[in-house]
Amino acid sequence: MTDFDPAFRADVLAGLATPIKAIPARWFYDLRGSELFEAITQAPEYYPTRVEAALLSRVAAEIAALTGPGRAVVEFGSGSSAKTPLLLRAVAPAAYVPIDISGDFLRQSAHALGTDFPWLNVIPVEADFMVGVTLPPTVADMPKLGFFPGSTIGNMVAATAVDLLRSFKATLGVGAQLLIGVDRIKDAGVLTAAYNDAGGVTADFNMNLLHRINAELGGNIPVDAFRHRAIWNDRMSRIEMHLEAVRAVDFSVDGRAFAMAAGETIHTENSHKYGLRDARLLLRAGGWGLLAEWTDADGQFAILLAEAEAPRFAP
Ligand code: AVJ
Repeated sequence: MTDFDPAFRADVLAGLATPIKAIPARWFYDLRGSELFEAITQAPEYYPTRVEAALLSRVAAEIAALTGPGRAVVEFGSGSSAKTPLLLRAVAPAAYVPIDISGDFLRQSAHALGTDFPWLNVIPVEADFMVGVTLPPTVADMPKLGFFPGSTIGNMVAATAVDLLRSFKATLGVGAQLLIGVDRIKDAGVLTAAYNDAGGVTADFNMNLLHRINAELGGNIPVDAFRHRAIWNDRMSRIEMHLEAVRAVDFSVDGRAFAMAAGETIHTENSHKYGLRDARLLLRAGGWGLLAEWTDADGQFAILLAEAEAPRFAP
């Protein structure tokens, strides 16, 4: 058992003990998982990263005109920060605070960014942004711009997404701005292909969770008895990823025994897709007022800029 994380253990044991098995998607992102996600973004079928990056570079100057220079850019779940240079170059911030759960990955990326932006004060924070984050004191008095690209908001069910938006507001403060990427509802074939790439990278990403459980939590899950499944749930407007047992299996994790029937799944991720009105409503529910929104020519992806509203009387 290397790198034992009590929160990982608690989530896995609880998630496997319920009648419908589920493990939070955030546990995908160990170093290997983060690398596999980067590989997904290179898969031809996985359009969101490419489309969002192209959209961001097209509208970066418009964004900069609305944000102004001198802000502290706070990125939630920065990963490899691949889209960040586009934003940083345009908005000329006073500081950049990448927040990520994967510390090794965070430090690697922050270091790489430092060489491209020698003038920028980069202050990485290793934290789970789902739990309220306290910003470093250096940026306390700077105006803030939250950055939450990649449609990561889609990984949460609506109630959790709203909680998260409220927590961003608590972290960044009233008057702060938030730039958020949202993947839009589109043809189901395009959506399912994006999560079932022919190269099998998404499958590896999903299956890596089982390897991680075995390695870190003393599990003996027979990984070859599972397969990757990604389906479009139209009613819930989301792609669901599952790990499906292809035969009946018994295994243990940290000394606890579990059994799964053939065809039973562990639900590992939701990726909700939104209409523009849905996205605006979600922001409003989280206390953020829309300032501007942009979408690509094919309407695949949206970027929204919002402002943390002061509480006020409303009829
Ligand atoms: C990291 C939330 C953008 O939901 O599309 C990609 C992760 N999962 N392929 C997404 C993911 C499977 C992803 N985000």
